[in-house]
Amino acid sequence: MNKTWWKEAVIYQIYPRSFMDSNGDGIGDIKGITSRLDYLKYLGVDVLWLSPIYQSPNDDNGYDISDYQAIMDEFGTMEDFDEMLLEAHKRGLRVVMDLVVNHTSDEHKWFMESRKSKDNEYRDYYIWREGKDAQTPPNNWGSCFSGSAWQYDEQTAMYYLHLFSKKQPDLNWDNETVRKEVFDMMTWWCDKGIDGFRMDVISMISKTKEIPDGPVTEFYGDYSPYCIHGPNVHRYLKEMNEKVLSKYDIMTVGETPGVTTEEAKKYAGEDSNELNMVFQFEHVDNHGKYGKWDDKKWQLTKLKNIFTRWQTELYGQAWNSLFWDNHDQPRAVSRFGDDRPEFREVSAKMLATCLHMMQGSPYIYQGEELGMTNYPFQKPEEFRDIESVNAYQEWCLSGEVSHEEFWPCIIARSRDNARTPVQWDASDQAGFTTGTPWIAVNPNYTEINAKAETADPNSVFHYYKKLIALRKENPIMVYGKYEPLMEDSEELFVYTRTLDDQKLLTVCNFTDQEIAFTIPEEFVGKSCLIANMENDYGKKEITLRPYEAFVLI
Ligand code: TEU
Ligand code: CA
Repeated sequence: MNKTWWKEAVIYQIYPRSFMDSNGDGIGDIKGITSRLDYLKYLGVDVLWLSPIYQSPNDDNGYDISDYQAIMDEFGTMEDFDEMLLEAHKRGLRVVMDLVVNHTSDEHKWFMESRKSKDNEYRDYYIWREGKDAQTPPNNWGSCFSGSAWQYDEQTAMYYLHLFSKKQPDLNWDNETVRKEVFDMMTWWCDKGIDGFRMDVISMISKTKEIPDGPVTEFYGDYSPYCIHGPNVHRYLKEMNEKVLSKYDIMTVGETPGVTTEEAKKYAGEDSNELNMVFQFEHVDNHGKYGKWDDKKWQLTKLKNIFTRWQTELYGQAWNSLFWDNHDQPRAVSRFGDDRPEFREVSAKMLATCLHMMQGSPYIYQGEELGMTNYPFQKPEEFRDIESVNAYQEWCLSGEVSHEEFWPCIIARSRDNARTPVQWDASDQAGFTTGTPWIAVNPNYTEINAKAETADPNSVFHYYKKLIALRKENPIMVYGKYEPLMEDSEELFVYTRTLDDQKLLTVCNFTDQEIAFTIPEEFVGKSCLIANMENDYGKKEITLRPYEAFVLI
């Protein structure tokens, strides 16, 4: 397997809007990122992935781009960006941008032109179809943000496709001029010296020509069979690789909702000439009675099986990306761990151990290294995210489900859980802003914040720092072969990694119970690489405390 920097990297995701505000307007910005680069260097991460910072009306907080080569007004200027990039590179930090090219904003000049007339030169940049009439779209597909995936446009009495909000019209990738525009823009950013791209819903860029109704799920038809892993997606990505990606020493990670291990080997195969790795979502897509809106926890054997499949089926053929959360997911310790005060820190460290000892490049979402938790939402007016606002409307205000029934489900999964400001210290607004934050700061910032944790060697922060440092010193963490143990256990996640004649054992107790554990013979007497609490790992029979995690090598 060829060794490369992005296989050995730990990537830190920044959601700029909530990371650090430098000018007191309550909105995070690029100068704010620059002011925190030393903190990120101290943590030890290698790459920063910035969620979109381009010009945008912020219908979907920057994932609706109106100018790919200008910086969002609220985030600052291109000079601010150039300074941040230079300062990051000075510290040996690489910067990966978020490439959102499945769709643009409806305020992008391409769409403003496209909607003007049926023969406009930009018409075919987007996906326009006749409906049955002004009230009946071309088919039953639903948008990810509720409602139909088709928006009627009076000017030309036709519908345009938007798999996300109606202000996010899907681009027509079958149009080679669109592909050229995108590749030219990517080249422009690479020539500025960025270090790669995270590619938003890149598995959706090729749609089938035929657009039949999809199987009905909650309220609308499912577009997936016609819009995910479409007929030309790999052809377009090979073209992107040949015309842009292959010309630079950059990293690429595709966000590929719906991807399977088989499909992932096409997107991110060692010799696919497409992308370096992909995000898979099986471990975060445990849908329930209201689709994604569900507060149930995973049955551990099912969760372990997902990770084991990805670890074993990609090994030696494609590269895994590892994450517990991001800006679209609830906070890891609340969802997969236990955010009750007595267990929050130890379970956050257990989750970090479980993920960082697996094969693949680990991603840390801003605040995860602090053990930040979900937000205690009390009422729907506190939501800022279009997905949550629309879902509450579609499920509750429509009368479909009672507030009492739906509320625990939506607050468990709302993307706003991850979008509350990073908690820097115990001062007003957690040191995020001197103004009023665009979204409320989690009231637990007085106990959970970077200032307290960087000063405490036993903090979640220092545990992440140690895990990141271990990766630099132990190639087995990067390149070792994963093998599961105790697959039937509903309490323990246990696996080994093997590289040449070296072997490590990872043991994680996912419960708040004490569990008896027998150290496998070959590991008795081995040294402890890391543990989230004190225990005598030299003995054969030990008792694991709640959320105890340790690694022997
Ligand atoms: O997310 C794509 C995506 O699949 C999301 O709808 C995700 O599955 C869902 O939010 C989980 O609840 C990407 C970006 O990460 C997201 O922030 C954007 O809203 C979306 O694309 C549209 O650009
Ligand atoms: Ca600001």
